[in-house]
Amino acid sequence: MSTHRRGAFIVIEGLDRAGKSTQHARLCQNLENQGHRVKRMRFPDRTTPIGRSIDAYLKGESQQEDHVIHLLFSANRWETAASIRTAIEEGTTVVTDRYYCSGIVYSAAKGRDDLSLKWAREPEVGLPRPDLCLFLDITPEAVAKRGGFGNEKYETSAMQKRVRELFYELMQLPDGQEIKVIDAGRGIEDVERDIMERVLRMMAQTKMTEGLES
Ligand code: T5A
Ligand code: NA
Repeated sequence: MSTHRRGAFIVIEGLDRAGKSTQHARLCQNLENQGHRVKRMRFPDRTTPIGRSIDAYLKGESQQEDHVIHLLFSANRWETAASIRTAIEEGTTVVTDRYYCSGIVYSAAKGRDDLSLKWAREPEVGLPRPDLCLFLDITPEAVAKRGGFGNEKYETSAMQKRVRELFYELMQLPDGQEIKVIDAGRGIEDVERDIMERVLRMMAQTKMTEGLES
């Protein structure tokens, strides 16, 4: 019986403007250069009908009740769940730009009594779990120096401050076990090197085989 090596599932997380998309692109390229097959994904995926509703909400073109937008963000992940599982089983490494940690933390950061971290995690239960979640950490002050926030819904310093606190809270819970903090306040190449080291270490340590061992 031959062993079948499955793909890894890696998530890049962080605050708005922390450099997630920059590092996502570099990590995918670096893995491909090493011979890995890579599936690139991002959340929200603004291209689906649900994603277009989310896009309009983030741009302030439409309103949504807080629980409703939370469930739409989650549904936008569930739309892709089967394709993530298939890719991993086929040996492709899946790398996403944001995932359910953002989903849980950003909604809980609104500070409503009826939208706690505990409530916010429920719709995410059952989604494919990442092998590694890299949290690109940067202070709100350092982010502001990067050209400032754009005009989207959550891009205010009060919101970002609360989001950062909640990411650290999540890391203490069972849901946050695979989160590793990356100092994203350094130069692009330094962050890139750190991320690649973490990914290679995870790949070496994780049992990436499926089914019976030979
Ligand atoms: N959201 C998301 C939820 O509420 N629930 C959910 O379930 C999900 C999935 C949209 C919003 O939706 C929320 C979270 C968000 O508020 P998004 O589309 O991912 O999420 O938007 P942003 O996170 O805001 O993405 P940005 O594109 O603004 O930020 P990135 O990707 O972190 O940053 P990046 O790589 O584009 O870089 C930003 C700038 O900084 C420079 C880049 O060149 C660029 O100009 N830069 C650096 N400069 C100096 N040093 C470095 N090391 C740098 N790295 C990048
Ligand atoms: Na981005």
